Amino acid sequence: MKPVRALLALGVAAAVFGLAGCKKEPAPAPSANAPAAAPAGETADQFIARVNDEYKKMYPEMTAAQWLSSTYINDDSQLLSAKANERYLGQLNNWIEQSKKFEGQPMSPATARAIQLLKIGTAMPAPKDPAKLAELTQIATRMEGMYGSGSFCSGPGDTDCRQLGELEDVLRNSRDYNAQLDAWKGWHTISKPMRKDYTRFVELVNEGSRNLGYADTGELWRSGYDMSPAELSAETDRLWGQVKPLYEQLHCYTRSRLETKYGNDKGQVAGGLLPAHLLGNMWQQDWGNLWDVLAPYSEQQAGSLDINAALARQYQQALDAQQAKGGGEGASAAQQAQVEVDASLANAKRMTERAQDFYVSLGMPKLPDSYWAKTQFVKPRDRDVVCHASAWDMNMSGDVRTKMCIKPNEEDFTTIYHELGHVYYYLAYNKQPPLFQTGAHDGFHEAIGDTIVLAMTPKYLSSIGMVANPQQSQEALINAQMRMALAKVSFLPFGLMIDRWRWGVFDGSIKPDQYNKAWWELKAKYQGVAPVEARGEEFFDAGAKYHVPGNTPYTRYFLSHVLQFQFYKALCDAAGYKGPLYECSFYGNKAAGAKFEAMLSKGASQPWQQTMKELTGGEKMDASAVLEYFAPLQTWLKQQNEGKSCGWQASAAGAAAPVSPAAKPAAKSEAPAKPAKG
Ligand code: X8Z
Ligand code: ZN
Repeated sequence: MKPVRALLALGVAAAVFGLAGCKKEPAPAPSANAPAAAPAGETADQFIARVNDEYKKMYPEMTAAQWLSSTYINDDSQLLSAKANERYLGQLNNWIEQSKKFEGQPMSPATARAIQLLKIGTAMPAPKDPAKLAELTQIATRMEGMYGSGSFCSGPGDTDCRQLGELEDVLRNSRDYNAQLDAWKGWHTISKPMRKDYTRFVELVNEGSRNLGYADTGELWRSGYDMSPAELSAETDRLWGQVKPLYEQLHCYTRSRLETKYGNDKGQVAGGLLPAHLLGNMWQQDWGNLWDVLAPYSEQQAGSLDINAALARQYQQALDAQQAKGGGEGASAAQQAQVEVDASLANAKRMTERAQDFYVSLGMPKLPDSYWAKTQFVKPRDRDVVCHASAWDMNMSGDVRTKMCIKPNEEDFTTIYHELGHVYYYLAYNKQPPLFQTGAHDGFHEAIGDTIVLAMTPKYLSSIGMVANPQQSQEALINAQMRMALAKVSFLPFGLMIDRWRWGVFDGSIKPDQYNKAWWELKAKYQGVAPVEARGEEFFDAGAKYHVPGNTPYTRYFLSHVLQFQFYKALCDAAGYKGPLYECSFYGNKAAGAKFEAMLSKGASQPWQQTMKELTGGEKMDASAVLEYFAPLQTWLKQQNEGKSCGWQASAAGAAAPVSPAAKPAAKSEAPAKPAKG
């Protein structure tokens, strides 16, 4: 999801600035369709009804400008997008200011909740000064544009230019140590120029947050969970504590496989950390692409779970069909390129139809025609776009879209299911008042599609022709578990560390001259990964991850990776499923679908604990379902790691050098993983 785009989808996204608090300063011009002043004698309930109405009216203009600047990056679209954002933020500020007069007055619980959402909903609160507001929206738009159009040029005369997608392909497909290093380093050059902008961005949003009564922007972000910021922070620690032993086992296993593959010196970094460029993913957040290195059992032993092969076949079919129409021998280069785009588009739509089918099987509606007409499925040939996947609610009335650059691989296939989770959430809560049209909390929004991904069992995949009939064996089970763990377990510490970094940046404990140092310390501490070459302050490696220049809070994804297992278990129960959790799929089950839909339709109209209770019976986030799901794998990993020295020494990360043979065996972890045995 793209919360800033989907405004309230992120609470009340974009940015607020408490303007009218300072009467000396001129207010920005109110938008044409929304009065700046509150009518005299208005009650709190009437106020919220008016805000809901005005908000819904101005919303499409804002999303349209942002859609354009994300799907057609250039100076003009960026100017319009920044301006639209500025107008919206000015108006949001007016509303917050107007809401102050109702403080302490009687009002319905729903109105009190809506006012609270209005105050805390923004991820990018702006200062009061209109000049600073304009500066902030320009910086935000520019940083996102830099990320979207980021390109690394190398070769003679730097003429061989590659964008993120191509560089990711190298990490996905090549196992050549240096080719991967080159791609990884290449992408991390694009964020160097963002450092100055980001530093200023932090100053500006912090000023905005303080105007709203928060100590800093991190505290504001932590305030959207129907509990205190301190409680939320403690919750994330608690949940991480539950899953950390599982991650450490996976880390240990992965390290020994990498050592086998690349040698003792290159398969790890001093202190037992994993080399950042060797995990098949630019940010080491999902290790699924390393299947060839990490698969527990061969296809002969366990059967194949290779969705990529099936997707590649489907793409080839699409290509053959397009070739028959207009490519082939006599075609010009331009015609041939068009044939390939058409084939990609046809294939991407087919993948999306497949994902839609899962939701429809649960009793949810088909996506509207406008979705198919207006969605960006593939990367256009003629212009820069922000490829990072997102889902959009353009008007709160059914104009829903996704924006992706779909390729025929497993990662993108499951990301489509993820994005449609956002879309079905939008459609389900469109009946709510606009201020409640957002997730129960933002982790819920991220967990919907991923709950479906957990139900993509080998049996389901075989039923849709993506893999052969699954085997019933211990080897097949472990392979299936590993496939899921490489996506889900590897993600957990990453999901945590991004905002550990940003919370520190916002509260000033991480200073601009230590941005990179702190980034890699946190990567080492939580993920146990490190770069193989020093990354000084001339780099700004955080900016090479979309959500930093895009200013999307990230704790939501960590929470989602816990919640999705709770939701999955609840839907399996609703479907009457009785076997082991990891084998459950509720595909086609209308009872599970109805329960899901009921939850989605609540939006943010009540505290998330209540929504959670209605679905799962409990009111707490809890990782025991994660552990229940992965119990067979955890047992297997412990056996594999027996006798090995697991864990890592985070403080060694600063050295950023491949381990020297003398440094082996690996040093003990500072917070050591339990010895593999016992
Ligand atoms: O950003 C996303 C989605 C859009 S909300 C594609 N995700 C995170 C990421 O890619 O970093 C999904 C999982 C984590
Ligand atoms: Zn998402």
